[in-house]
Parts: sequence; structure tokens; C-alpha cells
Amino acid sequence: MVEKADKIWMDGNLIPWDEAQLHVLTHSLHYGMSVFEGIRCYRCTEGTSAVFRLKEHVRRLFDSAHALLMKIPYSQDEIFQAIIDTLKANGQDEAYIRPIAFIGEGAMGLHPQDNPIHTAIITWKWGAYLGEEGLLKGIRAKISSFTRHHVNIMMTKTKTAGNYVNSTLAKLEVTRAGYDEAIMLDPEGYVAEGTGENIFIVRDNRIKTPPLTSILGGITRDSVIAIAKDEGFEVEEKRFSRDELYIADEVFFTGTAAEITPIREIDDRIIGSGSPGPVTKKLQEIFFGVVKGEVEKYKHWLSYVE
Ligand code: PPE
Repeated sequence: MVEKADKIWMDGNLIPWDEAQLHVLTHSLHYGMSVFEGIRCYRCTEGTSAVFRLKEHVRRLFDSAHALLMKIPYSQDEIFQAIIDTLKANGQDEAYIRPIAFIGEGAMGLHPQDNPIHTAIITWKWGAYLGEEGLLKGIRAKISSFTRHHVNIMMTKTKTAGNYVNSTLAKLEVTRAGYDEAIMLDPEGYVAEGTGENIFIVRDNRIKTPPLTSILGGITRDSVIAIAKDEGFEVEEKRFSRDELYIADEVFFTGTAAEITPIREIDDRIIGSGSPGPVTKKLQEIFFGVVKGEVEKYKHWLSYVE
């Protein structure tokens, strides 16, 4: 259950949480055309709070809307500020932030030209996405029998609600089989991403992650690549097959919700030593320092909530 906060920002106003209601004819509910973001605000070591890479997340929200021919009736600056205002109104020093833009009530059918576009921002407490223990000890993943989207079927670089039916099918499949998370292959059979995460492998200290061709351009992915290169690692953005996962020394997921989650087992094969490896642990340590404002070099990724 999501723990209620005081306010939700909806169409320009901060309104009480329980009043953020919609009609069942809300167009996006029927056809899956809405775009959203997932952003995290962390409490910084020095006391204040900061949103991680807020500008990039807001930009991606607008990119998603643009690709779907949806016009969000606000500027990026206005949404940026509204997110800060929502956090302040809720007095949250740590939160997961979910902006969403969707097509409202009006005409039905697939081409609702005049229906309003609504925008909302919800903030709530969200701990470790795949569990505290998963973050520490690693999770067990399984490759789903569901294929990730083809680039001409869905807009894979957008965070479109409808894209996540595919993710949910995969997640349901593998969690019912007793695993923690699904890994999805692209239509050609190469490793693509998790249901809500990007994926990285490490072998002989070299890091590899699938290229952006058909996956979401994760902001955590981008951050981890920058941090890893800074640490002197070679990072290759290249397709790889499922057996490269099996024989990797280390595998981990990245995502706003998942942060950096080690994967200790895939399709019943133990990965490396079976517990998070040194590269994953090092990247985790730096990443959690960065989001808490401990690393001077990356302070420009933070938007302080003041
Ligand atoms: N791939 C997918 C399909 C995806 O949904 C996410 C984020 C990522 C990669 C990583 O992107 P980024 O957050 O920019 O590093 N998934 C969001 C939704 C999770 C949910 O269950 O809801 C998230 O992590 O917020």
C-alpha cells in the first residue's frame, strides 16, 4: 500500500490526497496512452534534501509526450517547480516522485482530438524496489518468455503506461515461478532490460550494457556509465546474448526505483560467486554517495529542495 501524503499536485493546484479522483471515462484508462516518470528525492548527508537528475526526468516526460503527440499544457520549468512544491507541501525529505500526464474524459475512440491532457504529481515513500535484502545480497532473476517491445510496436524510449503491460506480464510470470524479477530479451533474442530496470554485466572488470536501440534510456543507466568511466572502467554499450549473462562475473540492474540492485542468480545459474561482486558493490557505494550529495563532482545532478 502506498502511504498517503498530504497533497497531490493536479492540473496546477495542490489538492488533498483523497480528492485526486478521476472519472471512469478517463481516456488513458481505456487505451493506455499516458506518460509518466519515476524520480527519487534523497535526504542528503549534510541535512537538506535533493532530487536526483530532476531536469533530465522532466525532459524525458516531455519527450515521451511528444513522441505520443500529447501536449502537456505546462512548460518543463513549471513541472520542475511543481515537483519541488509538492515535496515541500508534503514535508517529505525522501520520496519517490511520479509525474503523470494523461488524456482525460471527453470523446471515446482511439483519436480523442479535444480531450483535455491532465497532469499530476504524486510523491510517496518507496523503499528498496526489490527489497532491502535484494539490494544487499542480490536477487534471483529469470528470463521471461515474453519478448520486450519491437521499436515499431511501442515507443520503447518513452515511459508510456501501455508499454508496461508487457513488463507486468513478464513480472507476473517469473514472480509466480518464485523469482524476484524478470529479464527481457528483445525481438531478435538479445538481452534488453528488466521490467522496470536497465541491465549491466561485468566480466574481467569490463562492463557491458545493451545499447539504447530498443530500450528505455535510463537516467540511472546514464549515471552509472559516467561513474564507472570515472572510476577507470571500460564500459561498452553493446548487444549480448543470454549466455553472456550466465557466464558474467557480476550482473546488476539499474533504475530509479531499483537503484543499483545486484543479480545473484539467473535462470537457476549462480552468477559469479553468488553474492554481489566488487564492481557492483563499488558502483553502489559511489552511487548512494552521489545521490546524497557526498560527491562534489556530481552535485550538479542534484536539485535541492529548499
Ligand atoms: N527500463 C524500464 C522499462 C523502466 O521502466 C525503467 C524505470 C528503467 C529502465 C530505468 O530508468 P531510470 O529510472 O531512468 O534509470 N522504471 C521506473 C518504474 C518502476 C515502477 O515499477 O513503476 C522507475 O524505476 O522509476
